[in-house]
Amino acid sequence: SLMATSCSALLAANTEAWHDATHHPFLEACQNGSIQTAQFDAWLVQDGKFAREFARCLGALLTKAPSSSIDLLLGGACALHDELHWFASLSAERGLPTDAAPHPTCQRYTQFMEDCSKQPYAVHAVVFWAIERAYNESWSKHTPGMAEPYRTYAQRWGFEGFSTYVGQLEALADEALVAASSAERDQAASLFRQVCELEREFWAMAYSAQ
Ligand code: HMH
Repeated sequence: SLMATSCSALLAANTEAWHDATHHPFLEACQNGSIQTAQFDAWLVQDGKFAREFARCLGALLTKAPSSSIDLLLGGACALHDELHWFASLSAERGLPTDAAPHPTCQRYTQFMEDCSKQPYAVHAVVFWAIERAYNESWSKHTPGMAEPYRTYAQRWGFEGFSTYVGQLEALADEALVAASSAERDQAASLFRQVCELEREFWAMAYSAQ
């Protein structure tokens, strides 16, 4: 069945798609230092835009989530707020444009998040977890041996505190799946695979924006 019964079952049923979402030549190039400044910056500008839109996805999740999870999600909002400021100072430091057009891939991901925000809670919770998990896993897996300046960035997204948060989001999504209808579980599985695809495409922007 395509149904999602838990987050770990989704990972197990989609190993190849998940692998491709979390391993990419871009990440390897950051790790081995061969990434070009313009390539990294092209990606960074788009990720800054993504993070801003991701805040809306979090806001919409907060409107549906059980009150016991509000503390956790507001913690995520604080971290995201911090990240937006970090993106702004990093962009200024690197002399990056603040008004760059969103890349079609970034636009697609933004639209996907907007659509997902209209989904029932369980579906939304799974997608939200998957987006954070993909990012945390991608960077933490590629941090070993990574040289500066990329090491600092990788550590920001790969650090243990973020992994803990991702684990808490997984527990929340799993809890929601238990109470979900089979149609919602199907939908969660389908959107999970779309997250995998969008994450893979997002890394590739470093090259297509050249
Ligand atoms: C593409 N996925 C992408 N960017 C991010 N910043 C995250 C996930 C996590 O916030």
